[in-house]
Amino acid sequence: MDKGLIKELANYVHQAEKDKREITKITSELYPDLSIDDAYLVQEELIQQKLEEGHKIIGPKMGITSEAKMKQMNVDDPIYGYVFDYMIEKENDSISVSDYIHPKVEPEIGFILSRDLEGPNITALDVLAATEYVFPAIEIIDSRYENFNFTLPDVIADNTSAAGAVFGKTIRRPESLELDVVGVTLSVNGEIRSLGAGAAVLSHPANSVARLANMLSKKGQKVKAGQPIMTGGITAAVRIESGDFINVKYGGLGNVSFSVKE
Ligand code: OOG
Ligand code: MG
Repeated sequence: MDKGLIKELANYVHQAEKDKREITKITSELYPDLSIDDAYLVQEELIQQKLEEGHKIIGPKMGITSEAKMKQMNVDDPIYGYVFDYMIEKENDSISVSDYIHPKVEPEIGFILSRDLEGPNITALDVLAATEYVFPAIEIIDSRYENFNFTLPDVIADNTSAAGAVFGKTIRRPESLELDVVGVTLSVNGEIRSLGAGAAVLSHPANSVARLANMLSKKGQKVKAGQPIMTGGITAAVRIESGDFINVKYGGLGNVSFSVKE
């Protein structure tokens, strides 16, 4: 794909994020032929632009790793993107809906590695052996596309809808839990809106980190020690509005809460 076009498409989604404005997805008119490989080139350009503006990468995120997410978004392959420093929201604090376009939340399990993992052929066992600890997280996704409607290449180019993240403070060694059977409930104003278990994420969240290492190896990159890694929404994402109180409970991994204001 032409370098000029890559820049144009990265600017398109980047500007929408800055303006907090919905845009028509790239594949509907702008560039219907966008392939998955091209979309990652657009994402790389977008990430580069953010770095040049002084933002810092916190860690990678996997997306579309559960059946619930595949069904909800009507796309069916895991993807990766990056969480940046300016996206981090504090636990037990309030977030402003006006900082977002049409935010949704999803419960996730996070990993921190004690050593780098370089694919290909990384397995869940390799991941668990390299894991320092796991932690609970809520991702705030905010697709820049109208009605959260997109194809796989569109959402990859849009840094996989990354917009916010709230990390819980509970940390556990991975062997102290059976992560596949860790249950999760997501409540809004005290009412459970979605629930699931770790196994929803590619049968075990460690498979998501393995998949990430193997995908990154195609670019000559690795999953780095010390960076929080988001393994993908366990349940379908839930739309949030001003006045909401969000609470996610994790079996054996504590809980994460925040409130939503104008
Ligand atoms: C894409 C981002 C998906 C996840 O955890 O599945 C994602 C979206 O649903 O807008 O972060
Ligand atoms: Mg997510």
